[in-house]
Amino acid sequence: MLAILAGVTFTPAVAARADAQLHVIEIDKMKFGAAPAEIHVGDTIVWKNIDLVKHTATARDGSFDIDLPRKSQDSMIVKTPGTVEVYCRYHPGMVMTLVVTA
Ligand SMILES: [Cu+2]
Repeated sequence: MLAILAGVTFTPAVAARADAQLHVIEIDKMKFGAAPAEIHVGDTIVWKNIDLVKHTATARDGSFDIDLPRKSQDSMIVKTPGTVEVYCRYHPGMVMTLVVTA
C-alpha cells in the first residue's frame, strides 16, 4: 500500500470521515480500470494515467473534470452520493460508472 501512496498529495477534507478510504483507479490501454466496489462520500479517488496518451476523467453530470497527461495522476475527494458516469473527453468510448454512497 505504501508504494501506491508514494507521490500522492493527500489532502483530507475538513469534514472527512475518520475511516475515509483511498481508491486508485488506473487508466491504461485506452481503458479505465475497475471501479472500486465501495465508495463513500469523503473518500479520495486517485486517477492514475499510466497510458501513453493523455486522458481525462470527466463526470457526465459535470461534478468533476480531471485532466490527466500521459504518465500522470491527480486526486479528488468524493463529495456527493449517487451514481455518476465517467468518460474521457478525448476518447468518448472510454466510460465507467462510479457508485458513491453516503
Ligand atoms: Cu482517453
